[in-house]
Amino acid sequence: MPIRVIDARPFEGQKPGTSGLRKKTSVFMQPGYLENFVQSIFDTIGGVAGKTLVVGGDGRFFNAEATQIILKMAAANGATRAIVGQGALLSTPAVSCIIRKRQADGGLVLSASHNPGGPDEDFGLKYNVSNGGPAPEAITDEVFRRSAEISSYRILDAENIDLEQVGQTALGDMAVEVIDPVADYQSLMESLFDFAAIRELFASGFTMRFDAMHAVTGPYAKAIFEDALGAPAGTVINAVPLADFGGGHPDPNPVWAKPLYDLMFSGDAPDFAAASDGDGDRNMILGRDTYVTPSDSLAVLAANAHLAPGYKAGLKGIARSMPTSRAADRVAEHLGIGSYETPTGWKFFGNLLDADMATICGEESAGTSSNHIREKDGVWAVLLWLNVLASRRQSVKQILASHWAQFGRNYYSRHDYEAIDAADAAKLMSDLRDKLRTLIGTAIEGMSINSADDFGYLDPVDGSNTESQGVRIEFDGGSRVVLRLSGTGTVGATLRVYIERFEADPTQHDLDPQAALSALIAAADQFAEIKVRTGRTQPDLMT
Ligand code: VG1
Ligand code: CO
Repeated sequence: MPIRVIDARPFEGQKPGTSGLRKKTSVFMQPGYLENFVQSIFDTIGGVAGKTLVVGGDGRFFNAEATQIILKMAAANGATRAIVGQGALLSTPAVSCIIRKRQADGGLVLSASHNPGGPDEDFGLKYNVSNGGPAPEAITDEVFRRSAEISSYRILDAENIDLEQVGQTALGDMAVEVIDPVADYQSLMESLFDFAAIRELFASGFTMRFDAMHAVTGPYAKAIFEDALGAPAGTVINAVPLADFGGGHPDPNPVWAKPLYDLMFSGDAPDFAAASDGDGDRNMILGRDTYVTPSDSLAVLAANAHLAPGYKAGLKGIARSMPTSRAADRVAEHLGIGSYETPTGWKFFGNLLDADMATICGEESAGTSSNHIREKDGVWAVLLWLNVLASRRQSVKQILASHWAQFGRNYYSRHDYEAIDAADAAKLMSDLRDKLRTLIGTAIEGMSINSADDFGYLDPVDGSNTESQGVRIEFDGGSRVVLRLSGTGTVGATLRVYIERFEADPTQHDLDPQAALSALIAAADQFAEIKVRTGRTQPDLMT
């Protein structure tokens, strides 16, 4: 089959953000746009000749077409083998699992994760390296540089191949293996958790609802929760991946998964509920009458992980992204193990996991995972919760209350101001950075500011430095407010304000979080002038 070398002209702005390149679908569908970016990745990693790549995505609009283009480009660039999920589907954690298990050289994940999908919504592509994790910044920076000077790309002139049938096929000289997207991942989960105990839990009448949000986790959740663990049919809802996710945002939080959230606070609530995002790496955990914040979930899972067979030897360390609440640090201290604070984005956990310094990692944005792969993993988090519930035989509410009684409660909330003017957002942040020094020692809302800085991260493993990862304002007593701009949006800018207050007194553990944090929220608005500068009277989203 002929290989075509197509002349290319660089597109502006092919700069990967927190997690890959995300743009409007129409931008990605422009002739040559995807192709330029893929060729820039291949060029950056020294070509793909002789290599094995894993390819798959979350099923959103343009997923199948983009997969065919990537496969033809991989073949034209000399790749030996491509491993593709049936129907071009693979969750992000499954890609990470398969890269590691089959010793592939890397993987391409077609997803814009929690962003909505469809012709007028978002598309994305991320590259994962041979440890199964997101490409580190040194690579993504180089991909961007390369995209600005690209002059041609290579693609095989061939018909699309059938990705609906599991089995071996070929594209030119490249072998293509179409695999069951679930099997490898499921067997990894079976090696980590006590499936027999969880089966018994379901057999004893324990009820659960899992909302796959019309995204990629549906097939995984059905196979694992219903078929393998015996949860009744119908436990998993919205289980068929749709190109537009049913018109919603596949973002598992109290706003975008509101029906599930409301169910758990109603008389019909099952014992346990969970949801996952577009590409299956995020999770939301709910109990009857209980919402578990992602930060608390990380802390509870770390404190109880030893109850699952895969973690019975204990943890080496716990890592969290900087804006994530410090609840997990208290667990690490109690266990006498290391705790690490990294910039936002899973790529920063890779070195800590590879070096066996951290076993469990998490982000406030509903990402939790461990050293079993190098991505966050929604179904894994749900299974670990189920394993803990099967072992402790208490409700989610009881487990959370006893966790707070032991460790204290870190009240926590994130306020997002979405699609604000990018220049206004940048100015808000730069003006705030400029006055950080003058804030130290002053008092706002009756609380005095202890420290104020812009977070920079020195990777303890490879010594790389990452600057300007978010402004931190810390008050007496350990309360804090963090502000940063999102790196995953596609329209304007999103300002994220993270608010945290520690409360040791168990009689004060049942407050409404927004009320418990109200003084800090008011303080943030004063020093960052959020309302005045964004023109918004309230956040678009509070998680
Ligand atoms: C957000 C989250 C971050 C997460 C990233 C990718 O990034 O805050 O914690 O790692 O999304 O998650 P940002 O830059 O918008 O704050 V996923 O599941 O959307 O790939
Ligand atoms: Co995701």
